[in-house]
Amino acid sequence: MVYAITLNTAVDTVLIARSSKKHNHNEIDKKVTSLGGKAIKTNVLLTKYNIPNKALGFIGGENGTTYLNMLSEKGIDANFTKSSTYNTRVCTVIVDEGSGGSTMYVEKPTKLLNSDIERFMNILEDIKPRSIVLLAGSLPEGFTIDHFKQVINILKSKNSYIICDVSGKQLEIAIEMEVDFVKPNEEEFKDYFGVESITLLEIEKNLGHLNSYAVSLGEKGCIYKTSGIQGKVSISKKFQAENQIKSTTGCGDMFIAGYIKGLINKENPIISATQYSMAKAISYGSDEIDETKIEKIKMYIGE
Ligand code: TA6
Repeated sequence: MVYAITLNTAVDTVLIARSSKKHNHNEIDKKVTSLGGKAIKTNVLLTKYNIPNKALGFIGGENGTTYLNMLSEKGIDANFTKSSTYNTRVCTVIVDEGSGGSTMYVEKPTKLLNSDIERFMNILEDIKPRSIVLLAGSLPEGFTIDHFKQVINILKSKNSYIICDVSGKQLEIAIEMEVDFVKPNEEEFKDYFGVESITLLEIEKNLGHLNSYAVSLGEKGCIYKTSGIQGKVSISKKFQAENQIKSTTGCGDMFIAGYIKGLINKENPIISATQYSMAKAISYGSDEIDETKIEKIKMYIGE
């Protein structure tokens, strides 16, 4: 069984504009609404492929109701903890078709009650032993680093395979507590370990005590370790030349979703991760992939 925990949920509104010039009239061509938050993309992908999974985390407010409706439209099995004080955020993504970039604006998180957190921790007790559990994204207000540690301890007591897609202090804790897989990006890695450049050696020096990791290098691929073996995956420049990159928001989330799909299907998880992350880049929605290109995408991936 796979559980994906989105502690801080969001409804993503992706606005596609032909240009986004400052102090100018910029027209929106198209609007796409997606399920936001870092772990939920795993539920979206696995549900698409009929792989048993459950979505957990916090929801609240009107956006929380919208979120639940979106989940049921996609047939996602979920047990979210509803809060009367916390509001599921709005995340606005502006895609500038002129320059080809996307920019994300996220609302500030609101506060959970202690009773919400208690109810959530009780739900975690129902997690089946030896499951794959993803814990991803930022924390709502009131959910402390100690709560984050408590979640990891509960998951460890259930012999879960723990994946953390987090940054800052949460990443530090995840590494310290030796979870099974982390995925910092290049900038996060450099900031966190205070290094100027990324090398296989530098990564192994800092993350070597973990059995598996991936340091994502954006459009260049990633440096990874799975089952104790280090390697590098690269993405050919031809991918960008031959495909329209629509929005990169959600690519990291879909990388993790593809990784988990690969683990479940006993395929190379890093190749699967890279493939789904690329399939996301050629779609607008932050939870969408272009399924028609999944197989073709493989030809751009080198090991
Ligand atoms: O990576 C994209 C995304 O997961 C969006 O869906 C968006 O809602 C946001 O990032 C949330 O990130 P955060 O780290 O604030 O939980």
